[in-house]
Amino acid sequence: MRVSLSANIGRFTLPNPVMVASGTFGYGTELTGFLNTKKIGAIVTKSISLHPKKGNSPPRIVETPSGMLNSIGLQNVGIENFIKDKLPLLKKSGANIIVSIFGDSPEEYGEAARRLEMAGGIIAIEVNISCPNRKKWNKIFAVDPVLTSEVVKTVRDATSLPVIVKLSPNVTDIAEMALAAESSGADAISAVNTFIGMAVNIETRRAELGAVTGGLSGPAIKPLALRMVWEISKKVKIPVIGIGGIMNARDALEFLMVGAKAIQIGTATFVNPDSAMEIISGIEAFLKAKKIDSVEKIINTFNG
Ligand code: RRO
Repeated sequence: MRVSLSANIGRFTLPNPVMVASGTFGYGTELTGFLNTKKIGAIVTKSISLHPKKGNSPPRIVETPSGMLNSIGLQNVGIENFIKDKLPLLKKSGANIIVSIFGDSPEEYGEAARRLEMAGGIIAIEVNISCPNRKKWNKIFAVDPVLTSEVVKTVRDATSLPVIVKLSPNVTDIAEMALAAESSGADAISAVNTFIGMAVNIETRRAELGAVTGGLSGPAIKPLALRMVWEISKKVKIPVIGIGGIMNARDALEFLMVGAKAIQIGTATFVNPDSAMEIISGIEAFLKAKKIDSVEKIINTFNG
């Protein structure tokens, strides 16, 4: 039996609902020798800013029970180098490209979006307002509905490309932030970014991470992320992309059933670079076994 895996995310459609998450797949060019990146639903590139950033002091990654903490600190090559050196290779690979952007002000986000639209060849922009490794909470725009709205409106005015807004789980009511993004012109929501955490070395009594705190990802966060995606999906009309500790097709299907139109794979790629491909096959096998002819038919079928 033929199964359609096609995933409609509002203004764009992907060949399947499995994307790779920002920050876990580099600029999409590093793995092209190992994987057929064209077969992945879409590649979301590491968040890029107007100016290059060196990132935080090491150690930047530490493994924790069923997860990992990172404090990369927004390291990136800057938008001009990205457009000149990285984007052409990525375009050549034939992958569906979504570029993640961040800035220190709404205007910086808007400028990044404008330059990317001019560069061409990308299907959407993911607006990262939720990096956990900012020194100040007031720079994590996703913890405040007013700041969320300001960034989203500025990007909306700057580009006609589809705008996906990536939310932070480090809030009390994530649906409130999703509604703020939706009413400010977002085309889709992606949720969630990492949870702020820390780990202490009891011998040295020092933090395991150079920056002390970092973002927790991996299976440890999956039940939390799933609950948040469910809460958002009940409130907004725009498509929701589920992210958080998805390691296999079963995890992915849980997110789709609670309302996500697509999902992103992050930490799993570090364990197995082929994770996204295996999850695509696993979803297809599940649908065939259940005699369901399209992935869209399982979205939002959660029975409570
Ligand atoms: O670069 C990072 O430290 C980072 C970012 Br921008 C983000 O959005 N999420 C994360 O866990 N780390």
